[in-house]
Amino acid sequence: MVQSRNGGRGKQARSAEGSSPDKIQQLQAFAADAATTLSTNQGLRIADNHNSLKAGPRGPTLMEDFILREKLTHFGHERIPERVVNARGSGAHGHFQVYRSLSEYTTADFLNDPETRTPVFVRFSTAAGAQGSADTVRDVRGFAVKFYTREGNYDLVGNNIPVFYIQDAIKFPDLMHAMKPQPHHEMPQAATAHDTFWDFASLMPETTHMLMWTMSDRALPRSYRMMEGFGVHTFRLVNGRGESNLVKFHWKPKLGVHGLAWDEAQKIAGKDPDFHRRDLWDAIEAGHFPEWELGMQIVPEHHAADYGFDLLDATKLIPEELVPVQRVGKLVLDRNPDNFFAETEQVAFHPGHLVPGIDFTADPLLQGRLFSYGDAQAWRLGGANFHELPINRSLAAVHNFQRGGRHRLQIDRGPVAYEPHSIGQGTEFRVDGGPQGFQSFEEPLESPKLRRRSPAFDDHFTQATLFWNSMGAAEKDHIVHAFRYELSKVMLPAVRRRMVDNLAHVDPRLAMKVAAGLGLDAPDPKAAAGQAGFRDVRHASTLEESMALNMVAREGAGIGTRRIAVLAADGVDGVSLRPLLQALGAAGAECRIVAPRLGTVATASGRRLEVQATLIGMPSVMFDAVLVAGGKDSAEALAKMGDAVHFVLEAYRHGKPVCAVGDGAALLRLLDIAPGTDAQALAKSHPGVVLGTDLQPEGLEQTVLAFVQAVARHRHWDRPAADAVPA
Ligand code: HDD
Repeated sequence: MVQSRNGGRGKQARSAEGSSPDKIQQLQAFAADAATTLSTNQGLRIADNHNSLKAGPRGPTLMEDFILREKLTHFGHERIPERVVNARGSGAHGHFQVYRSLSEYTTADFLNDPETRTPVFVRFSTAAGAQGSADTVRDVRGFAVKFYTREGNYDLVGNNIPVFYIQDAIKFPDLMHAMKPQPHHEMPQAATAHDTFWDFASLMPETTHMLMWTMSDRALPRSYRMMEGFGVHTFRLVNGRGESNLVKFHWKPKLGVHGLAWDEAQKIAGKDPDFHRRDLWDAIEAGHFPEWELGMQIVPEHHAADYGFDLLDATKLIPEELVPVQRVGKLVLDRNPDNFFAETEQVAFHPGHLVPGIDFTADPLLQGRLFSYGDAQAWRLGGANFHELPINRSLAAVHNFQRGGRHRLQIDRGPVAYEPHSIGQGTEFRVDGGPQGFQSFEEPLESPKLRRRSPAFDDHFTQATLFWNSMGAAEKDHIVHAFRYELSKVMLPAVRRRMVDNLAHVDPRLAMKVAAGLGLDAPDPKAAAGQAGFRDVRHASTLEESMALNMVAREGAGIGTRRIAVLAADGVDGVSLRPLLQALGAAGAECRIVAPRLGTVATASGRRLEVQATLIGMPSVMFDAVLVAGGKDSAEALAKMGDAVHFVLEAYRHGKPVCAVGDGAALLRLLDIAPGTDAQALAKSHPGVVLGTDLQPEGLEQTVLAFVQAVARHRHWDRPAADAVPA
């Protein structure tokens, strides 16, 4: 395209129209050539991009080299401030469609019309780490969705945990300062396992409920594609009659909710710090588009006080057993960004980006966010015009008289920059007082001005206990270990002690177990109750446990996109392997042949099998399950290799399904599986381990069936002796 000075193609294109055919051809040739020619930012063609301008071939570089200076200046300004929180993130494009009209609850256009596909951009993130930190750290994950609706942008800026650490936004800077690396030495990165975080947490009992979640496997998602999302706050839906219902938003992933083992997450952080980013990118590139259903828990205003806690308190959730989640629509992510910086980095979310029919409540955490995000974006993106960046632009036309500011892209014409006016032509923008114009819900307010919280916010433990009670044995075990790990990194004994005393208010056994791991005596709940800010309040809970909070007890969601390592070496039995690979592939799994080296391995019958990864390059932590192929020579060779044996043991230790076919069982030697153990006994002593001893077609069918079932369970945390495995 020929660029005219005023930035458009208009003038040149118009003058070309009046020119002779020869002239037009010349112009077109010039334009085509320009499109492939390196230029400066002013459009000047560059003749040499390898040498700066010097005084002689061995002389100093000349100040005059404006091409060099432009290039270096631009490079030096490439970085912008990273987000103060949630700096590490990954994004994708997609669309959202509602299943049926929700007009009974809301006027929001995108929730009313099941025919409408609303484009979205989603950014997932960790909260504490810097932009270059690892993906698999223990942390809450951000789950921010920008809906480009016909009525303007709507942002649902949530997390993968349904509650938050604090109740009032005025504590947010304190929370994040305590959580981020300590200011004197900037350590540790992307971790809460340090003094300042636990000092703060132990003095702020309102953090307890979220701590239970972040110490659980929810804080170690297997994939962004396999985690839930939550709007956290109670919002409001407003219908055409002006009636309001309270709502909690949920995202329910199609692939189920799955976590990593803590040891595995730490190892992945070293082996592939981009684990979640790569997983999302690869899935979309492969056409396995991640999906979530939008869920809503809708509570009529007059039932707001029915649940024994305050719906304005962001440290509380509404148990799904009390208010079921209605699944109302589907989100699909089907396109990777073209440019990380322009899209994932420059996208600007804001809980205050609303559309008519959705509104806020007076949740004091949400209220503070409404100020903070706009302010943070203006700082981070260099001014008040961040809405003009392509990724942030509204699809609905933007008309107003806001003017100027840094990096203004729009050229506003004419003398009128105010309303009302009588002189501008085509700028008589009217105010829309109708249903499409945003109207705040007319919530009656009359109260004294004060800095205080409602006493309804005082109970910090009932829901933390509910969470604990809802966990299975293995999940409880993981929580205990997480508290022990984190607190073992705390150097101040008084902080450890205080935290354990606090935990006694959640559950005495939890506190005892954590204390035992830290070498502390029995926790003392009374000591905790003596702390400033501690209120020993418990509202009556109508529920003992909530199975919706439990990750492990959920229905399996198949084995789609699960990654299975197939260990093989020269001499592998290709005949028994082929039907297994076919059946696993047909069930949706992604199998990769992992061998000591790249290239091919020779099968026992003399064929060649292509190797897709090496034992070192793609260690066990990169996979969801392991299949050790049969074949005497292959098995014997692998059994002599520490890396191969470690691969299997480590997968076993991390609860992953392991299948050994024929001679491949040699790699399970260290797992103490007695020869001839039948399947039933094996399921008890080594859950999730499948031995394929019968190599006839029917036997292989049985093997694959059992293995698929084991993979669908994701992890077998109930292995009695997993901790004894040296991996
Ligand atoms: Fe926040 C970023 C989610 C409380 C202030 N927050 C940010 C992001 C997510 C959340 C997902 C990253 C958005 C993106 O991908 O660009 N934040 C939450 C949730 C909260 C929450 C679910 C509680 C329910 N946040 C919260 C409070 C404040 C902030 C109380 C301040 C008063 N959050 C910010 C911020 C960030 C941010 C400083 C950093 C960069 C940005 O906004 O764009 O303004």
